[in-house]
Amino acid sequence: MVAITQFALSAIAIATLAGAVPTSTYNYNNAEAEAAASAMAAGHFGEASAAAEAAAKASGGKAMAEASAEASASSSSHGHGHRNVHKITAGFDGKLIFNPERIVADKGDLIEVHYLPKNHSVTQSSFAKPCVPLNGQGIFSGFNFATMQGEAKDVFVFEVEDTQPEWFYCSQTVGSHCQMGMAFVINENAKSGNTLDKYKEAASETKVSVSPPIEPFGGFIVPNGKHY
Ligand SMILES: *[C@@H]1O[C@H](CO)[C@@H](O)[C@H](O)[C@H]1NC(C)=O
Ligand SMILES: [Cu+2]
Repeated sequence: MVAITQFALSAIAIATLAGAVPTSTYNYNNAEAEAAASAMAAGHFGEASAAAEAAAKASGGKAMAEASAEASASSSSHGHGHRNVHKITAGFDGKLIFNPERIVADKGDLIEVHYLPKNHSVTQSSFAKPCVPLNGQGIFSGFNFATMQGEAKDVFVFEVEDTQPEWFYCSQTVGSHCQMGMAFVINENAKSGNTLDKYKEAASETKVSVSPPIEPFGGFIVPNGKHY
């Protein structure tokens, strides 16, 4: 089992409008909010990113728009924004691995990816097609976390949308990370035969990993250490 920490999620979501690249202009002027997040395209955070988008539109096309998003998209039964956050590390121990690489999560839980050297992504695939992104769906962290030493300054956070197995890989082609076994699974169902070991085996036989052709989606880029 993975260590689980509980956080209250109360975020200022910063919407990234068409083509705008997240910059360091995070603004923490909402006293209630402890975290800033860059709201990516696909509304994984439900109300949070909807609110962010609405605010972005309301702001009349400003590149970065702020939304105070009480992410009570936090769905969970208690309704106070508490949900499990599972932390995983990309590039753990200087190796081409995620750690942990088997995560058991509930619907609505958050996955918080920490990045160690050198330059990794988290990209969702199907079981059947390792190292290839889902067709316009799922999540992609982008390569926004390159670091030569120590942890990257940001983490990538995304929500677990259901309890079915979900497959992820690092799409870095330099060094063939996915082919080398850089992958993880949420809610592996070993009985089904679709195991992480088999995913990695199939991954090792692919030629070259694919990254989605667009900016990150399906999650938030959040400064590491921000309490949210
Ligand atoms: C990280 O890797 C990606 C994909 O290979 C590449 O496009 C990007 O330039 C790299 N970033 C750094 C800082 O090396
Ligand atoms: Cu990698």
